[in-house]
Amino acid sequence: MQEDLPLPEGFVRDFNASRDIEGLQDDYQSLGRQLRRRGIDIEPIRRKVAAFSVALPTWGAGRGGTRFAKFPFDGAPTSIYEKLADCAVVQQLCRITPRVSPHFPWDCVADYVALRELGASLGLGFDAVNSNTFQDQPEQKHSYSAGSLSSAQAAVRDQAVDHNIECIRIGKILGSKAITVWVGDGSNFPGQQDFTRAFDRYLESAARIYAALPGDWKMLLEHKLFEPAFYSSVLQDWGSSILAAQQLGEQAYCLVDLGHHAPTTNIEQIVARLHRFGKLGGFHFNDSKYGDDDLDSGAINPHQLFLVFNELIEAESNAKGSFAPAYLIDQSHNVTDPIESMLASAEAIVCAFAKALIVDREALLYAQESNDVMMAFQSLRQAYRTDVTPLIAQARVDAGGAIDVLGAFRASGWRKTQARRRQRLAPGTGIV
Ligand SMILES: [Mn+2]
Repeated sequence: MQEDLPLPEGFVRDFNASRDIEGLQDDYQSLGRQLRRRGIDIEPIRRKVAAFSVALPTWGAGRGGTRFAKFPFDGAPTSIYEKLADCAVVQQLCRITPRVSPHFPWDCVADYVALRELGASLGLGFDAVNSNTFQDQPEQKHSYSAGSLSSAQAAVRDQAVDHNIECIRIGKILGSKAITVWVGDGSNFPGQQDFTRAFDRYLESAARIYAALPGDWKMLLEHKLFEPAFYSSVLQDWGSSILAAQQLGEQAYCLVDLGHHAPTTNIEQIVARLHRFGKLGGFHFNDSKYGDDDLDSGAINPHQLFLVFNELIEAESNAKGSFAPAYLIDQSHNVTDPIESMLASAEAIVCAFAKALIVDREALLYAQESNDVMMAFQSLRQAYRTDVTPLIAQARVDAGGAIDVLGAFRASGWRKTQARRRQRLAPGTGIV
């Protein structure tokens, strides 16, 4: 496939040449010396960082909003094709986001073979497909206002199941290997819904989707405590999620979204528990202060992100089979340029990953097993306070990415070019 990348060939190289590459190499070597004094070799860590990737959500390329408003911006992508181009810009600059996760029907097109080829020409593959039965579409026969997979009406359940099977069909063309199913089903009033019957109907419908899975696919069940249902949700927590995944079969897994829990929930422990029973299938990265705020990863609580990765590394190191959870950025970019948020978030995520990699696991295990509380804690703290940014930047530059992703994006003028192009296509309409 001929590559047709959005930023001109040589742009990143020229940008890097205008920055202090030698300073970066000095910082990288200094970090290497610092880690060597702790008995850690930086090279294997750099190789793992170079192999790390996280998928981008197609919906994250557009401007998000709240219940109150959505503020459009000049040069915003207006179609899946333009969203792919924006995601390709992110990948060109940071080199750890080589896949996008599409959402249907938001990303529906007439020709999915052409969409897959366009992705490939932009250097992008397709990650898990996401179904949507939490809102009604104009041409839809039955409403999801009273639930979808768990609806009391068989015709509504059939429609929701058919939509998920259609998502699998599209995903097969795109080269996806997983479907993520999140439903907003639940109730707003006590007594509105029988908890058991609603969950049974969800399980029945989910089993029909599961039956349509290709043999090499995963079905990822995403739970969420509340919203849009504010009294009870059908798949409200990891407990219901693992029960469902265990009942569905070995291709069904639980997906953990950082924002989908009660405040103060120990999310890193959920990672460990799901892994212990072989059901950790994926992770959605974002951050939050109050609820499912969908803020940028690591913006509010970078320590939690580190602790989550600490468990993911631990899980990988004692995995029975292959350990390949689907990692996706799942955020709503309400007040920033989405490309800048995705660049900064990918960096925050890979930083947390790198810090977790330099935890001295032997020292940690020894301290844990000998009840040395302070030294166990310090094993984590020492890794967390290490500045790994030279390592991240070096791995990125080695892979052809920018030494400073935000600086490069701003220097590229990409957003202004897109705004001008759209003005030419739709003159006089202002923001399009
Ligand atoms: Mn999510």
